[in-house]
Amino acid sequence: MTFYFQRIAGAATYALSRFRSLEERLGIAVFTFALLFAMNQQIHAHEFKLGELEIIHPWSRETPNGAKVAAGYVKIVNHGKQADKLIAASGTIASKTEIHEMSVDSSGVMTMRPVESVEIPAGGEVELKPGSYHIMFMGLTDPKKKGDKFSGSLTFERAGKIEVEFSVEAMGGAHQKKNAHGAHGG
Ligand SMILES: [Cu+2]
Repeated sequence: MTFYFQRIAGAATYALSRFRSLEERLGIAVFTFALLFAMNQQIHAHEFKLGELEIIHPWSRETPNGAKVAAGYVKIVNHGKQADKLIAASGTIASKTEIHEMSVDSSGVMTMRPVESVEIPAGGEVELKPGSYHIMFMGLTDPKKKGDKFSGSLTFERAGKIEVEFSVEAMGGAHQKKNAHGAHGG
């Protein structure tokens, strides 16, 4: 990636030297920053394609020492004309995996339950995220720390199975603002 950054920075410097007016130089500088920013986003938000499905940034939260479970999250966009369903998931960190749904009961208590599937509507998207649907990695065999990656898979009723890579993010990261999963560390 550094290579590309250098190339872009080099090209921008060259372009800047050719344009005289401040407006032109500013325009190029802004464009360059926008481009670098976009590339940086790309690096952090890894993506996978499976048929009409776009699988965006599978990630998992770093777990405290001794934790037995970890939660996995991912955003799925369905560009197709037919609904699909996430029916299974796996990860190399766990011996067993379920799909869970978090919800708040009438007394305001967070509960979670296993679900058979998560529907991804035609032309729509679903985000598995803290406080909502998540992949529950159970019986952790190989806990990971922030910055690590592990491989896993997602299986869809129509589109089939795809191998993905989960990136492990910090316990207190930006994603955790809506965390309501503290009870089991996921
Ligand atoms: Cu759960």
